[in-house]
Amino acid sequence: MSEVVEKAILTHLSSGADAKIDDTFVWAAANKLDHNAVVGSVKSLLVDAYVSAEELFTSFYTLSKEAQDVVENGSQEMRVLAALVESGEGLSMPDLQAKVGKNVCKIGMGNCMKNKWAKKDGDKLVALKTLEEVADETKDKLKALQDADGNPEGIMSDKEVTMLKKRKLVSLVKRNSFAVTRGEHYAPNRVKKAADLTKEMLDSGAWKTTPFKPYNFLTVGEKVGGGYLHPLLKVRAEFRKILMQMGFQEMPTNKWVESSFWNFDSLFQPQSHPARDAHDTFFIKEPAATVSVPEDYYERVKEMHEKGGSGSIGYRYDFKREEAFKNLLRTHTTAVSSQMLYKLANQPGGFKPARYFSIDRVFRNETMDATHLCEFHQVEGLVADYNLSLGDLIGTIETFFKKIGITQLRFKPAFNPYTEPSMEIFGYHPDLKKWTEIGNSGMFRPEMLAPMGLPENVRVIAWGLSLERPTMIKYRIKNIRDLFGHKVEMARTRTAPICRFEEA
Ligand code: FB9
Repeated sequence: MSEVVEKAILTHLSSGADAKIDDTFVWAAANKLDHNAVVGSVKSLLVDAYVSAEELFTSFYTLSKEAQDVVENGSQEMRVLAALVESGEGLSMPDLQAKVGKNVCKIGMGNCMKNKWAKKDGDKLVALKTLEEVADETKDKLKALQDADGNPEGIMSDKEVTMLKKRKLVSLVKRNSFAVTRGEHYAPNRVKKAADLTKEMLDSGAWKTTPFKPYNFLTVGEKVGGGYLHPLLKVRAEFRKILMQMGFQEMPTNKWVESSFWNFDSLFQPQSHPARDAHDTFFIKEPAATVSVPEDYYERVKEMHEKGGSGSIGYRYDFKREEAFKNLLRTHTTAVSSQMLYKLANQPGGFKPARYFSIDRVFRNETMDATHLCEFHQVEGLVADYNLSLGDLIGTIETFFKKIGITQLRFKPAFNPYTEPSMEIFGYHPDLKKWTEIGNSGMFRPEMLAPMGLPENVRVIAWGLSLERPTMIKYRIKNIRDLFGHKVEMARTRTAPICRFEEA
């Protein structure tokens, strides 16, 4: 179809160098062509400068069906007056409606009253004018507008146009069209430009003479679909990179169900500790108990809890096997750290210094609020080596947070069942412009390390934080439900920018 229209346009302009299409709308109508198709072809011919065109903006009024009826049969008010005049002594409303119709009666009577052409007299409507005394201005104005192709200029004032608009007799139409003349590269026939260089052209040599479409480097490429990393996983990837740069290797954290033995007992957390009841921990109904633990190690842990050792007096209570065997959803990835440290102590060739980290889900049966869900991702780092000190811990923590943009740190003494001394970590966040609690840390207690069989002068320093908090800060997310869970808008994940931590 467009070829036909193109041909028609180029042929029309072939009549002479100054040939012109004054208004594509009028020209299309005259040539029984669809104006949109003509506009499409003009725009396409413009690209290759076969034509040049000037856009025309025409606005005019069209008459509604009712208005055409007024032009043919007179305005509603005129018809009412005619009926009243014809009736002589006036008509009741029902009689008038019967004569001119419900709609004409309502509108006509209203305007008759306004024009003081008629009035109510009791239950009758009576004419105040004869047909000769009045002119049907509405009809005349509409007729004149129609004859002027909807251009009210010189026919009526804006007020009158507004009145006709209010009577829904006319409505404004805006039309875009073009005035078209020959373009720089005008030719009576369009030579199709090749979009691609083909093997055939190369074989035939036609590429030498074929006009090629210019490459449009501005065309927007197709949106490339594909997967998107959740913001949490982007920050995890950055943290992994940073911790591996610091010489740490990742611990295997793909098993979310642990025994109370590794999650609590091996960390010297007493079986009566409040965190160990169902209010804080998700215990597994089936399988409720773990299969086995290293028996010799189990005995040493039991011993340490009940009687102490290595300079500790222990907790002096009956250590219950079934309590230790209870399965649960791990409450911290420290449950994995304890198993890795146990392996480190019992590997062939004995203990060797090591640096481990973990970033994975942990579960706590907590009351949920804007920043807490009953699961979050814990980031944990530990260094096991000879004669490590609290200074080593502070230094390591400073190195880590410096790499994620936090340089000003404060350490506040704290308590964890499995570390002594312990410190809460506070950092001054440059974007938030305030001190924020950014983690926790400590030196694992000898009551935890000795039963594992680690050499007496081996110290293990460790620290932990969440993945959610830094991610919420990085991506300016106020409510954790906008970050994690079924309420997350996928769009937000698709549009989340790349995560890069600049080392401060
Ligand atoms: O992540 C936390 N805060 C944080 C971290 C980073 C950050 O911004 C980065 C710079 C961009 C902003 C904030 N917190 C720990 C502090 C608080 O949010 C706290 O209210 C909530 N904590 C979680 C536990 O909630 C019950 C965050 C989570 C946490 C706490 C402690 C540990 C791990 C995670 C730990 C530990 C530990 C201690 C000793 C030895 C081994 C592990």
